[in-house]
Amino acid sequence: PPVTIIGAPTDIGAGHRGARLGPDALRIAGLHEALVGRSVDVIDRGNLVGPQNPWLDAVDGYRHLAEVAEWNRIVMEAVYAELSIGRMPVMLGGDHCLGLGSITGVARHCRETGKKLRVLWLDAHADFNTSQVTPSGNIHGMPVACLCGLGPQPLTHLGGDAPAITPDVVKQIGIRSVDPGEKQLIKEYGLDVYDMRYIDEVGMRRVMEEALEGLDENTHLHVSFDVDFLDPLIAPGVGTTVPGGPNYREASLVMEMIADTGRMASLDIVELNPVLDTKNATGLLAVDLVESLFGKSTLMRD
Ligand code: DIR
Ligand code: MN
Ligand code: MN
Ligand code: MN
Repeated sequence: PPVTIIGAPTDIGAGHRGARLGPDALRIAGLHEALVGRSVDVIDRGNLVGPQNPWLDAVDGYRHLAEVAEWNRIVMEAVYAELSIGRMPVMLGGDHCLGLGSITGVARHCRETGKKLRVLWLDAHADFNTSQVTPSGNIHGMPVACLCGLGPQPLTHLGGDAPAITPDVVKQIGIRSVDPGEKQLIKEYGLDVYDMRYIDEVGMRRVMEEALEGLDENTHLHVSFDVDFLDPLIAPGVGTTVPGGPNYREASLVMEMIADTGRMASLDIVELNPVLDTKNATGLLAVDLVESLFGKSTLMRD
């Protein structure tokens, strides 16, 4: 389908400032041109506008809850509107709290069109914290929990009813940093987590086969790509680096196997922080991987 780029320039849910510059760093890295190069029909609607980041301490376990809710409402409406006119939203964050709004909009579209939803959550972190167990109060560590109905009312009920999704639709890949309380909740909710140890043991190919199992022509595949999924040696431009992530070849395979399914219908690219990057190398790498998501192969297959 045709693609719509939507910028969401905020770091409202993050622990470092700078992810607000992510959308323009991805544009400057050539995202639009790369998609055109893949023969994708693409329009860029520019950046959404939302509340400023007041940069305050946590209150009752949340930093900037009201502003996070407002940004996510704006993102949800924008993503939902593109799906409604038959376009594929590519939401450029911004920090990963925006995955909540994006996926809530996607879930609403799926409910209305009778589609099955599958979410691939590519991340170093599980983003399944709550106000009780968060070590930081940063809401970018909470969107998956909120989507599953675990969190404050303004975030869990963004789309009206809660929960927006059930835990079984989410497949998390690349996880290597989980907080102690978060770990308990993940077990309780039965989330499918393909962590780095599992990737090391069975290999990325089998991990992706399992994560993509059971997709059919009625499945809407959403990819939520937190750039800190990647090993920091190749992707330093993020706020919360964690060593030991997927390398270039593994990440390319992930993207190519997603492309092979032909089912990707919406995408988030989040947590790119150009302030922490070196000459936009991480932005350029993200764009390279997006080309793979849209069918470019690192081998001579096309
Ligand atoms: C940590 C970091 N688990 C937190 N989370 C990040 O503050 O909740 N998520 N960086 O992407
Ligand atoms: Mn559709
Ligand atoms: Mn994340
Ligand atoms: Mn992360």
